[in-house]
This record gives sequence, structure tokens and C-alpha cells, in this order.
Amino acid sequence: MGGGTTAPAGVAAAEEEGVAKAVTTATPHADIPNIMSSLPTGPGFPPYQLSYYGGFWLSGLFLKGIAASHARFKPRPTDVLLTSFPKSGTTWLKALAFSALNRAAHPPSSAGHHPLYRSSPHDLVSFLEVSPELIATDYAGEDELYGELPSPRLLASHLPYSLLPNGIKIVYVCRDPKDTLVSLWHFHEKTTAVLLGVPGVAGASPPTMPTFEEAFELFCEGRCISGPHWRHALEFWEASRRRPDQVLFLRYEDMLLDPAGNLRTLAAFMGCPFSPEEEAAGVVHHVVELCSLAKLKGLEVNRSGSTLLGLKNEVFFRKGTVGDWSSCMTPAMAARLDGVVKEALKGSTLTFGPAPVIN
Ligand code: PAP
Repeated sequence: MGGGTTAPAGVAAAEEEGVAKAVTTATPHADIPNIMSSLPTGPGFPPYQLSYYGGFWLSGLFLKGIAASHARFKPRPTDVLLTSFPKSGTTWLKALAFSALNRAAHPPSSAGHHPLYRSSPHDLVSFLEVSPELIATDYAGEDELYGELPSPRLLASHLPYSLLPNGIKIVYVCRDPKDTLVSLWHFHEKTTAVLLGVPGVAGASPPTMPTFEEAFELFCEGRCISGPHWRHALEFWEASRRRPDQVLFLRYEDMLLDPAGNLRTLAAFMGCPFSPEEEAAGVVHHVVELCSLAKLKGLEVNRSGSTLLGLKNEVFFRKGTVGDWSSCMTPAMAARLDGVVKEALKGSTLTFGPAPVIN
């Protein structure tokens, strides 16, 4: 990793230990299951068992998922991995990428016949590191992960860049950390009880949901799932600068401002640019419309169905706006978090929010 990755206050000691423990073996991260119980842990948000590994706070499922994906996932040149810090626009990105990639078989204008009418975006695009199958087998086994999926495969991940298998084309969606935290807060208000029932999520002591103020403090310390947020984003940002053909960096705020433009960029990056004929036929706008928050939120499957880990589909669709942080944070809290981020990103060119305009 490059500049700006200084550990925020409160994690420095744990970082040293956690980084030291991210040892390399023949298969990278193969030793995770053996060292999991000795990794640094402590309070975090959400109140799962979070352990510090490779510079990040990760749940037990994510840790096992790292080991399994390095050992059992065989990247193909046509794979695309949709990546994000949780609550940054993953569901939307999954819907857009799935619809763009599969538009020949499933025209976005086919209304009721499109797979998005029957399945949540999370059921159409699986997470690399967490799946009902992996949980059911407690991540044991040697079968190739997702080997049965036809190419081109579309998968997703909340893992940090440095802990992902190499050789996969990546799309990252980034969101302002203040809005991300508020989204994470609302999501976990609704889902923590269910998620704590999933084997391997809760720690030894009975966890309690923190207040927003407590969650805020933990987030500022980087002690949240996949945190620190800004370190997660920075790794992908730097990778996208080094290898723009391999890593596409999108911003949730830009996607809201210009969904069609960002969809065109996404499709071109995935190797399926929209043709002039498709442009003329309005296909781009059909995809944007189909994947809009209002559309997906209103579909019966997302109002009544449930998905990954038994969560209701509806919990993935809320306001979808910029600046909702002000509903939970005081201006002083916002300034404090902005300050933490600014300090951590010193020396890097990453900023949050819409992409800066370059004259
Ligand atoms: P995940 O990490 O659990 O998959 P993710 O989809 O990344 O969640 O984030 C959810 C956020 O995306 C929610 O934001 P909010 O809480 O601030 O409202 C959700 O409303 C928003 N979202 C979901 N689908 C869409 C969409 N189609 N368009 C825009 N925003 C969306």
C-alpha cells in the first residue's frame, strides 16, 4: 500500500500484530483458520466478533472467506469482481453490472421477464467470501469456488484489495464515509439480531447493538467491518491509478449525478460497451430505469423476499441519497470524521464525494 495508510488512533498496536500475522504461506492466507483465535480483537461495529488481520477489522466469515477464496477460487480472464466497503452502493452496482452484462439474453426492456423481477441483485451476483454453501460447510472442502458458473462470471466482495486473490478484473464503488456510516447504522439496526444468529458471526460474549454515538466512535477508530473505511478505499484507489485496465474506481455520488454515464463506463470496462444501435434504441436508459432505487424497491421480490443469510431483501433499499449523514450526525461529529479521514489520507490523491473536476 502507498501513502496515507497510517493506522488511526486505537488500532496502531493491533495493526502491528495483525499485519505481522498476515503471514504468507504456499497458498496465501492458508493459515487463517489456525491463527484466527489469536488475532487481535475488541469492540467494533457492528457488534460481531471482529479480528484485526492484514490491516483491517474483519468478521470470522470474511477471514475464512479469504482463506477459501485463495485456495479454491480459480480466476478466469473474463471474471469481473464488484467490490466495495459495505453500504457504498453494492446492491445497485450488482443490478447495473448484471443487467449490462446479460442484456442480450435478458433485455432490460423486457419488464416482468427480467431476472431482477424474480431475484434480488444479491441473489443474481454472489459474494466471493460469503455464501450459504460456504457457511453450511463451515468453509471446509476443496471444490473449486464458483467453478460451475459459466463465463463471464460476475461476483462481488467486501474484502480489501490487498486480501483478494490476484488476477481478477475489479470494479470498486466508493461512498462518502459519513453517509456510509449512517447507512451501515440503519442496516444493522434492522439486521443485527438475524446476523448474530449466523454461525461464526457473534463472538464469545453476548453482543449488544451500540448507540449511534458509540458506533460513530468505533467507525472513527476504524473498528468496523472491513474498516478502516478510508484504508479500504485507498487500496482500491491506488490500484486503479496503477492499473486502470484492471481496476475501475466508481463513486456512488457520481453514479447518482450521472447514472447513464457511469453505466457506459462500467459496461465498456467489463468488455461489453453499448453499441450506437443500442444507444439509439435507449438500452442505456432502460438499464438505468430498471436498476433505479425506486424501481427495485417497489418490486414484489424486494418487498417480501429474503436473501443471503436470511436477510429481508427490503433492508438493502432505503433512501439512496447524498448527505443523509445529517440525520444522525451533528456538524461537529461530521467535522471530526472528515478530520480523521483527511489525516489518514494525507499524501494521497484520494478524496471522497463526487470526483473532483480537473480543469
Ligand atoms: P451492502 O453492502 O449490504 O450490499 P449496499 O448496497 O452497498 O449494501 O448499500 C446500501 C445503500 O445503497 C443504501 O443506502 P442508504 O442506506 O443511504 O439509503 C441503499 O438505499 C442504497 N441503494 C440500494 N439500491 C440502490 C439503487 N438501486 N440506487 C441507489 N442507491 C441504492
